[in-house]
Amino acid sequence: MSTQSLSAGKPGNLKGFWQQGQTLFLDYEGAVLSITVLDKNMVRFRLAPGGTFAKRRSWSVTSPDEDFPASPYTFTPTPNGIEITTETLLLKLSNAGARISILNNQGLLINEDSSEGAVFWESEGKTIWRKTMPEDEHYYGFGERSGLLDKRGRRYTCWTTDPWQYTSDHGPGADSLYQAIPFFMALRQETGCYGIYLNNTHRTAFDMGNPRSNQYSIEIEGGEMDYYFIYGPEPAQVLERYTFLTGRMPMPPRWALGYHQSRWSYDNEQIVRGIASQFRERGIPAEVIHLDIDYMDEFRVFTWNKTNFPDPAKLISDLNAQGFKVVTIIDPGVKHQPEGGYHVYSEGSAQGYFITNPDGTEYTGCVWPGTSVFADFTRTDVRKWWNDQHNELLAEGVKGIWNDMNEPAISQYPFGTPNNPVASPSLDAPMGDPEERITFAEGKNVYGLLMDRATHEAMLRFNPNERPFMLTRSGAAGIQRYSTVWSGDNLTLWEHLEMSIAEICNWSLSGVGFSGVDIGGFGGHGTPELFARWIQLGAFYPFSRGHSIEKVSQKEPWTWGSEVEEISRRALTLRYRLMPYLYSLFYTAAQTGAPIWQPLLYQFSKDTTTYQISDQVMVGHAIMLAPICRPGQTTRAVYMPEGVWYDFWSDERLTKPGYRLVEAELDTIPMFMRGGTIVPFGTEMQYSDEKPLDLITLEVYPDANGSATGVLYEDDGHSFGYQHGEFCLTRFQCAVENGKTKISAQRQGQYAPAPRAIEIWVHGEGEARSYQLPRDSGNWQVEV
Ligand code: MIG
Repeated sequence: MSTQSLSAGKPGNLKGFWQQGQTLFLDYEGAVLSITVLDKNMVRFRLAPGGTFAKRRSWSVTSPDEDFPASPYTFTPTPNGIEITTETLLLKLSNAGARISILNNQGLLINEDSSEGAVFWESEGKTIWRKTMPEDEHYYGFGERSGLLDKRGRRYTCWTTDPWQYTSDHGPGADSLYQAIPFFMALRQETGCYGIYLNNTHRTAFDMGNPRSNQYSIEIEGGEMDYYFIYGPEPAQVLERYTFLTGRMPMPPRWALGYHQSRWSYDNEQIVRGIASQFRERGIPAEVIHLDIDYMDEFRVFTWNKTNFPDPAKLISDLNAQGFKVVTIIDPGVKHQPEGGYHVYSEGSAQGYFITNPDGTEYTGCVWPGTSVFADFTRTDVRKWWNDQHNELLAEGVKGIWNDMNEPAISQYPFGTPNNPVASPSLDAPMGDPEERITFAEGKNVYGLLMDRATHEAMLRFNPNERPFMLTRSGAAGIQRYSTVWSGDNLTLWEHLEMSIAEICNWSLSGVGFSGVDIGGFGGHGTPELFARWIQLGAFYPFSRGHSIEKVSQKEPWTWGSEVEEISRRALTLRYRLMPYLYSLFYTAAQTGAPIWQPLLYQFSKDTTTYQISDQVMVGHAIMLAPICRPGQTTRAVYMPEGVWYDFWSDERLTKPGYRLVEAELDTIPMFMRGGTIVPFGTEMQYSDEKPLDLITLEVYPDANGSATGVLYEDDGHSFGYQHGEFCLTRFQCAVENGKTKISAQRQGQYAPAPRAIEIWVHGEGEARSYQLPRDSGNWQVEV
């Protein structure tokens, strides 16, 4: 970054250019623009008003440019500027002002900079890039966002924020939430989909809020204007490339896909044991219990309250025997205890690991333990030290770490003080490794991400043969590499139930596939009906966890009366029966970045009706949910995109596209299976590894031609063996040949699942037909 300060300006005339490998440098008066062709569909633009480009940060989540295999491109000076072609794109750069137009190889204009001018800067770092906003273009992603699916018409700031501190809400009007992911996708029927990733961790914003001016803007408050343009044309292709760039979710342990139960807090070991027993006695599937802040000794991180949890290792091993794993919460705030007696403080302070004020004194602010200090996770040595702290918890058998408050959320006075102002280290507070000094202005948005990275690395280090599971509240681009995410403090409101659909879908379109919101809502009591509708949907969340704020009535599934208990049991039983399908979706996500939850537009990107559907969702390629999100309703309109669909409950075959009215009594979530798919179901389980899977049921839903395909991914569920061939991938095919339906399976990989039978159900016009295969021999073919 250049250090001399700049006055307002914009690029002038093009004075010259030079090429260096995949990069072309355009030397405009006042600024150099670099254009790097990373592949035929992905181009990186960087602007250096002072002429000097920033160095890549050691903690950056993006793959360095050198990781991309060289991709052919040509460039030609023309009377109007410079043209660059890749196999699929034509970029035109103007002679003045660095204005960019991007066309595909059919000459279709995909995106161009505003006719009022492309980029200008107001002062050092503060730079704005404007692009045209066609009337029929829609926008998605932007990380963690409340509100409806289509993000056109609003401004989105990227600045990690705990909204609860301001308004006790993260309703549709909230702007910044806990995570800051500066990525979005644009979709138009005519030109398809492109994405823009802004590679800058300062406070940034996308202003899509002024459509009448026909332009949107990308704004940064510091650092370098550095963004990647990613062409599709399919949303899935954009996401595949974006997640190649920022990383993909690794395969989670299978148990993490089970149902998690949490509350602030299960205060002592008797209560925790009671919760576990209730699930088992009542036959409600579940397998993870989360311990919120009260398990700690006066909120000191990496300690236990030994009165309430006298023997954590024993408790955890007893729970394991019942099929439960334990996840513990960790906050970044370390109790300020200069008088001694708390090694995390004394060690960290002695080593100078905590964030300081600009004058070098230790920064303090208030969180749960009272006055606290905050480790500087942008430093390599600090991450290593934080990593060390997990040794004991993990040795005691804790299987997952839940990082909360890592925006970081801080108050000026102790919690509970009325009108307590929000506090924060100064934006000028120094951070980072000695050779890479930055300020909090650059480090805040990645504070949570880098804390999560430290935790993730600790889990890998102390349990090197187990896939880590962790959960985080804050995060940034690339958070999917390290952690599962949830949406923090939602409210127990019907509106928040509905909003969870778009929120998870926009997360999905931001590269984050393993996400969820608190089932039942965090803040508030709620009604049995709301809980019933919530758990029906939440049983399909990629991350499925019930949680609640303190001091409200209990919200476990059995606390709402027998009808809702039965509805919960049925919903979670279905999740567990779908585990083979879900687990296979996670495998695809880990391979390609394809999300688990997908808005309809992800698969039906030519169907403009899907562009704004905020209350339906695809769970993978095969299942469409249309939940009821209003009290007293048992009927709703459902949009059926073109194709064949099957009502999961009645088995009715539906072929008429468009809206239809669907009935759903309180015990039912409207659910439709997509024609052309084969969905593998397992048997009922109380937890994911309760027993070997001795029966697989293949539900075959043929398309209009009678064809269908499906995959089943299996492995041991917890180790890294799958990375060395220890997996079993079965591809199923169904096709009609000479009037006969043939179904076949092809297996690949070295993992041998337990012996089992296969039951096949072929759905169609009339009653489904069934077929039994007494023994699954891997590769087979049957006629049904
Ligand atoms: O100041 O740990 O979003 O899930 O239960 C609140 C207590 C701190 C916020 C989290 C919530 C958690 C709560 N935490």
